[in-house]
Amino acid sequence: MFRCDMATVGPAMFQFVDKDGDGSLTVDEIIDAMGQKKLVEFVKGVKCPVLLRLFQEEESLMRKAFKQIDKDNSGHIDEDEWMNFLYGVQVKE
Ligand SMILES: [Ca+2]
Repeated sequence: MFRCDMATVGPAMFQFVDKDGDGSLTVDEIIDAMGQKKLVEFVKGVKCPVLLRLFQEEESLMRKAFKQIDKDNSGHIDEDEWMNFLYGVQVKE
């Protein structure tokens, strides 16, 4: 069975969502990405069910999740926080 390759998929997604390319994600960037067909297709293609679920969440849930991902409360998520979060939810699969 094809396994979700989070080490590759995680950073690729980060870059996709980081629209302005400043190396961090704001909640608006994430919510904006959630509505994009291109991202949904990408997520479906990489076979990481956890990501598909994440990006189909309600906006309000995503805002809550964002606060948990943003460990240092800086208002944006850097790549370390992003990957820690993805590995964390993947373990719970
Ligand atoms: Ca950004």
